Amino acid sequence: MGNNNEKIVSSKEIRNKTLLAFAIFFLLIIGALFGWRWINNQPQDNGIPTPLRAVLNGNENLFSNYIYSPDNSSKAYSPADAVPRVRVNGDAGLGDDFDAAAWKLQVVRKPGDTLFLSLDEIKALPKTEVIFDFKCIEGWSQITHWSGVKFSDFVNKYQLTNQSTMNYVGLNTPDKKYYVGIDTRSILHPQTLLCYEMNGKPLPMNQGYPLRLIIPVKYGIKHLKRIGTIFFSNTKPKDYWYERGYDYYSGL
Ligand SMILES: Nc1nc2c(c(=O)[nH]1)N[C@H]1C(S)=C(S)[C@@H](COP(=O)(O)O)O[C@H]1N2
Ligand SMILES: [Mo]
Repeated sequence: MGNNNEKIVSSKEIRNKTLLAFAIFFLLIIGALFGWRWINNQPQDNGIPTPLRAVLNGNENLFSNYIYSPDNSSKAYSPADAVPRVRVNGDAGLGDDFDAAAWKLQVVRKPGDTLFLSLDEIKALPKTEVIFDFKCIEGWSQITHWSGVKFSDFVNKYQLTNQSTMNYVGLNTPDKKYYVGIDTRSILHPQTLLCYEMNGKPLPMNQGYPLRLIIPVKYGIKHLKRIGTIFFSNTKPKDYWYERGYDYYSGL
């Protein structure tokens, strides 16, 4: 049997190769450390260094321009799949000084022209249910059951079709302490609701009574609880978690 492919290697050669391998290994580690230091020394853009923000913006561009489709609905479940105890997360903008009796939804049609709507007026529109897997960027998710008015039905009913040709919709809590901006296409998605019920009952206070946003094509951070004002804009409205370093788009 001929071992024609075998080659005698001297221990010196083995030692040299091992040394080379270790040298490359250390150079890569040092490169990574310097790279990380360089990234962190770059100017900040909304809570994170500009190179990291550029990566998030690149993802947003890819997802919003090439991957988003209104037919991409999140999977629908049956009411029996929904958890009875819905987790409560995040209380920014949900202060105790809220006067629920005086609440009206404010819709800014254009600067100086605001529509005020009561909860009954919103409930007069067709009721839509959505049962979906609610995902928080913190890593938990649960199947939850919501009802309300499709944002797209609301836009048609209140003749906001011109406004909704703008790029973004901004939403604030009544005290303006929590706020989100959403690309108009996602807010017009057929699963997006102005939601006033959870598991068939009025929303609890800590889950956004009287009205919250439910937008299954986005992570939890965009599902603003207790809507005070809605407005339309061609530029990105300010966004609470974006300012703290998260992705603006936050799509699923
Ligand atoms: N007003 C307000 N809305 C909010 C938040 C908040 O802090 N304040 N947190 C968001 C986050 S991070 C999540 S995951 C969901 C949680 O909704 P839930 O409390 O009904 O589970 O609400 C979102 N809406
Ligand atoms: Mo979240």
